[in-house]
Amino acid sequence: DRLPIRRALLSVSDKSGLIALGQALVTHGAQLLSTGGSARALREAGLPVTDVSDHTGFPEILDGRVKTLVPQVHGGILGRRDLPEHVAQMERHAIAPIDLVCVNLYPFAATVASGAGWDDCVENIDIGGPAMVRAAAKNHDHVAILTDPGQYDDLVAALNAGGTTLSARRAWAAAAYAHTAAYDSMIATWFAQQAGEAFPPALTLSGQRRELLRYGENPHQQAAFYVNGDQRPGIATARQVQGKALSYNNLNDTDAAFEAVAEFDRPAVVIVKHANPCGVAVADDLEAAWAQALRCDPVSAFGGIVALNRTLDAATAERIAAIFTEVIVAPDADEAAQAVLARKKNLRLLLTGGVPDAAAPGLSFKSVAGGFLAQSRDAGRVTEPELKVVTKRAPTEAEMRDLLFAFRVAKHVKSNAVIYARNGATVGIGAGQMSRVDSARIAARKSEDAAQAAGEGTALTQGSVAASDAFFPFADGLESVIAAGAVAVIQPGGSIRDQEVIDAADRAGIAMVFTGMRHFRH
Ligand code: 93A
Repeated sequence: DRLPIRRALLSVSDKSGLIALGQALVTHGAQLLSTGGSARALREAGLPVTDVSDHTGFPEILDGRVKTLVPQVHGGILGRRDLPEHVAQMERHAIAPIDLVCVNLYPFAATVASGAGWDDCVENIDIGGPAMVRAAAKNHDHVAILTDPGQYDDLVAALNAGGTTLSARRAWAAAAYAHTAAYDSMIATWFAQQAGEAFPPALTLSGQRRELLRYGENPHQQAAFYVNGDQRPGIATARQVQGKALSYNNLNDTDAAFEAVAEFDRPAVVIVKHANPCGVAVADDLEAAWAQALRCDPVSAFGGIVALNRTLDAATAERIAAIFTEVIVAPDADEAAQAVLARKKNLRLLLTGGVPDAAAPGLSFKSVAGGFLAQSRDAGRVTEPELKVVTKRAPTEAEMRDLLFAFRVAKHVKSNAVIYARNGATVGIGAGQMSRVDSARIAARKSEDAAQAAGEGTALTQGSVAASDAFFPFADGLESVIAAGAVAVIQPGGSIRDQEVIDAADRAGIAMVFTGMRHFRH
């Protein structure tokens, strides 16, 4: 059963697509009701339109705060056409039924993002809009509700087919409540932030569904990608230039890789597998950084995700394209680089338009049974003056650079993380072990494997520096790092056995610095 639209109320802040929609409605015989700016736009396009205030006989008052909050509008939206009593009451009060409501809300988020003051932000809290959206969605048996220009084509198609279907109206109602819920949660978060609280008393995880994914982490899991309007360059702002659609795991890994590469000021490359870096390097240019990053663990790099923090050039693109890579993500890629990659049809290339500020605030979430945990993102970054040398020997300048590099990598490796590095490149990464000793050993063994594969006699951990994401609870972890050949170590410190660990370092004659900052990541 299709419902025709005889009367439509259009009141939109985002006016894209409005004229085409209005035109189609008029063509199908609908009367258009509209508010100030929307009515003006429709009229200027030559469409017949009735101002809501003329329709209701009640003017817009209080600087537009009360435009549509009148019984003629809400009665027209909420009245049940299947109840004689409702129909009679509407007639008695001269309330005409409204069959379509098309509303999108005052741009609260954009106003906040523009740096507007308190009063401006408050004035951009839409009241009448959400009231109409919720009313129309409630009465979806009789009324269609559109809240997004992306839905207009479907409505026009429905009109051409004779009217809207119940299933379409139900789907639009679901989208409508998602729209108002996201809107209110944004406002709640803003109020809490203004009061200096990082966490509002209630936090609805809200976002617009960007895409239904083929499946989740595994094929028997369902998944979707949601975006929350945050313009920080990254996975949500990325433009996919080529390649198949991204999977859930691709998105997760690409995000991990790009967040990690954003840590570095020099040209940098991060290769990620299963959300952990398997090669990270900084160098004078991307091509050199790629070679060093790949050298760390070429076996794991196969089928990996590659992130770069500079515009991708053709020479580097050639080198990356030489091995099987799932995704490349970069702020940009020059034309020659894009031409190189275009030959690899399946390779996905994502361009984000920029590199995010790694120190920027933000929230991260984790679901737990019955709720979720929220925390501020790990924006912590230690700098050299904050380090405390705890051993007799202090790190050399070159060691110091590598220590800071390695610790920054450690932040992006799942705990327990132990990283060996030299000359601005990781040479062994141990991730996600329940024992720190195991992470240290695994990283060293992987480094030996890489040396063997490269036909080199000794592993690059010999003479390297090592980073640990959290303190060594006992000396054994440090001893394992020393056994691998590390000559300088960076770690948070803070264990009750710190002195035993420092003594072990001094016995071996290595240098060790404490950061006072831990980088757990689970
Ligand atoms: O100021 S309101 O909270 N009060 C209202 O009665 C009202 N009616 C519609 N905001 C109201 N609107 C909003 O106006 C709509 O949600 C829409 O975003 C905007 C459209 O205004 P205009 O047509 O003047 O551009």
